[in-house]
Amino acid sequence: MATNRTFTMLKPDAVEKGHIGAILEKIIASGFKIVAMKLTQMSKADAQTFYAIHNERPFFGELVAYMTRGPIVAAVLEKDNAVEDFRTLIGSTNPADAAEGTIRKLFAASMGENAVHGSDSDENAAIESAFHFSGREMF
Ligand code: IDP
Ligand code: MG
Repeated sequence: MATNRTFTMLKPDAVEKGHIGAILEKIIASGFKIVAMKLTQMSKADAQTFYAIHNERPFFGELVAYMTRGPIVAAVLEKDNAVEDFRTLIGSTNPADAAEGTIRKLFAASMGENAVHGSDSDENAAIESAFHFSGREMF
């Protein structure tokens, strides 16, 4: 996958609160092009695999329960410097520390329920995109 792409999820809290439209508007207004997108729900096994890097952390069970409790919007986004620029747009993991105007500052409730995912490297963007989308679903 090209390195000008990143992967995102609008997490169950954001979907439950009706924030899909507002968050997508902000993403598009920030110069990202949507090259894949779907409403889907992760199984427990999906979430355990997706977040395997965190499986020793004390919050792992909570994270899996949260990420599987309802539908998410999964998407692949394209922009120059996509991974870094998207992490800037979403803000810090803990919304209390997130900069003004960031998606997490605007829409996240807490460190655990923080509205949106953004890949942390080009390598993980490719892995995470392939986890959710086949080649035919990415444009
Ligand atoms: P990131 O999403 O900003 O990359 P990570 O450290 O990779 O943050 O953590 C993945 C996800 O795990 C976070 O987005 C959040 O939903 C959850 N998480 C991280 N730290 C905590 C915590 O201390 N308590 C509860 N949930 C957490
Ligand atoms: Mg992370």
